[in-house]
Amino acid sequence: MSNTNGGFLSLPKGFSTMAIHEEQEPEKWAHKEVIMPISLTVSYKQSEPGIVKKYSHSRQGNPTRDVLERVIAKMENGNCATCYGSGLGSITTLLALLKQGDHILCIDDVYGGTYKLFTEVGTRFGVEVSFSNCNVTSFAKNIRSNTRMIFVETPTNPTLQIVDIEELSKLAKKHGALLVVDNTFLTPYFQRPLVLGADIVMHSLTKYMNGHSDVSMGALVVKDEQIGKRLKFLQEHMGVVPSPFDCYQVLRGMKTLTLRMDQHRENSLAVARYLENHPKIEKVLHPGLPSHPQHELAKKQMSGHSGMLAAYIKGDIVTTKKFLKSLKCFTLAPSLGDSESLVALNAVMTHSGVPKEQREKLGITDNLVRFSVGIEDTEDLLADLEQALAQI
Ligand code: P1T
Repeated sequence: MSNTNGGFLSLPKGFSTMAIHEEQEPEKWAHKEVIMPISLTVSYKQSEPGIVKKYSHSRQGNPTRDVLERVIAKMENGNCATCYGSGLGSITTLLALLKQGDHILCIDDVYGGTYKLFTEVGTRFGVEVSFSNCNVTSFAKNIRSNTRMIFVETPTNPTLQIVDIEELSKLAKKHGALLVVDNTFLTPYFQRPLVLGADIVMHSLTKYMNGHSDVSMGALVVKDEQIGKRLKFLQEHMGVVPSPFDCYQVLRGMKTLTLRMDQHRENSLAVARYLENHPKIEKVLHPGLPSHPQHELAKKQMSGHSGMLAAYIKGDIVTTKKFLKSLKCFTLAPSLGDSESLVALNAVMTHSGVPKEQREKLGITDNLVRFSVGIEDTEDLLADLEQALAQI
């Protein structure tokens, strides 16, 4: 898939160099350190009361965070990025762009935590929330006169549906709504929503961008300067900032982003193809497979796919749990995007907060297993699946 890239768009040029060097020239630091020093201080000395050179308090600005934000903005083709203490922290900040009486139109297959935040927190502040399936025609039908934000994941968590970002952005613009795209599953290496017309890109940096399962962080990226300024204001005044040490860790993680993503892509395709041909598997969901109902759209707007896929096991919850417990190389845990391969039974884990009826309508059933395929040796992953499927 690497050279022809499986028919996907060509990969962004110079992206690895950007992820490693952008904003991090040794000339910038006091001792010309090759790796940027971490600035841990919370506050900064003033020459006279009220005279601030650049930074005053680290909630307002911090050199390590600033570098991370500028690199992420550049990777996403944006002008301004702001980072937060978690992916959900960044979505909480999005809510603060709205006011009572505004409406969010959200894709129906969305991370369970995002669903809860919108339906159980947003609504308490008088923000209306409703849901649409992944088709732009459905968004058009469900848009209201007070819709101020359209929020989508693409591919979605966990059923890997794809939304046409370019088409949806036209609809959002026509109605004066902001289009937010959660780019967590792909990272800017595989998809750049701002280029396709989105207004805001959201990330759980906790996942692929950091990639090592040891940081919780989120980000919002925009092109528009006014929105960028407002988000900076909210970041400071809502106090949802990440620690400088965590910012350093994400910067470090991003240096290997492209290598990791290439391996995630190869491994997830190998796992998807293996599972698709296995008699104990009912169906596989992976945008890189020609059997995916939106494979052509995926190729149009993505330059590759990550380690995320889902599969329906032939059998009930007991059989599915037995399969999950038999795995040795795949760890049963929520979260995704790590070097380690993870599996989840979303119906009882990441999406247990979504009402059962809605879960089933979306296909998040008791036999749906989500795989976050890591970067281990492909053969070891396939062998693990083989032995676990043999147990059921
Ligand atoms: O975990 P946090 O950094 O707060 O990110 C929230 C979030 C946002 N968007 C997407 C697409 C996500 O998948 C998540 C978090 N998801 C999991 C923890 C999970 O296991 O699906």
